[in-house]
Amino acid sequence: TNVPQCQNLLSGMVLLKKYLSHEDQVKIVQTCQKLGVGVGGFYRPSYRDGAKLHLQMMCLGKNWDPEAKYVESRPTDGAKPPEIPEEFRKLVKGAIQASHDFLLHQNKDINELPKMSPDICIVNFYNENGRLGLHQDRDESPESLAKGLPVVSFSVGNSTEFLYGLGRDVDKADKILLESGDVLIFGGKSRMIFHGVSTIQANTAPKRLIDETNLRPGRLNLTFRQH
Ligand code: AKG
Repeated sequence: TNVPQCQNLLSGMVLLKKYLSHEDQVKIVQTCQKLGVGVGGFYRPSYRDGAKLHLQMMCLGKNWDPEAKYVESRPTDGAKPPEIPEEFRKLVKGAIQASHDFLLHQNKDINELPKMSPDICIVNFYNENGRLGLHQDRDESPESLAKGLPVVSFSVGNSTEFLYGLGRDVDKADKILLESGDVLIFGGKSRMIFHGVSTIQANTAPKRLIDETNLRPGRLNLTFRQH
């Protein structure tokens, strides 16, 4: 596999450094740019009290938002989400396979990280002031959560510090750097970890990616899940 550097951070949690090729990243940005301006495209979600998240969001496959959770159509405008593109599914499948190859190589049990077939992708775009507080992803179905079906996360654009931990205490959280092309997978025993994005690092996106896509300053993150 084309995995130069991997880390098994916790049971069921694998980081594939620079897994996505430059061409994959260009395709991801271009596809999100195209879908992002269409029906069900990027918007700024908010909570009931009016507080806005510090990011822009778009859902593919199914609709999820921080207040309504999983609902057929987006409460703000009734939009139905676009389908998850086939190329994205292939990349997710390949990333899970690469994680298993890596775990096998380390003499670990691949069952620590179950396979999944995504039916929702949440696309977040963070500008250089973007962030996301520590939280758990717990709105998927009880079966999906009980099986520990993983969240597969693609990072493209600017680097960020990603926090994760077993509790909600930010001071106790571990930190890793997520750079453009990195894939992070957390399932199995790590499915319910608290995680978040603290700071988006200015001017850290690959120049070639910006030149070829005109991606604005910021970070694109795609999280695939099986509801
Ligand atoms: C989520 O969508 O639940 C996230 O935590 C996204 C994290 C990230 O942007 O890396």
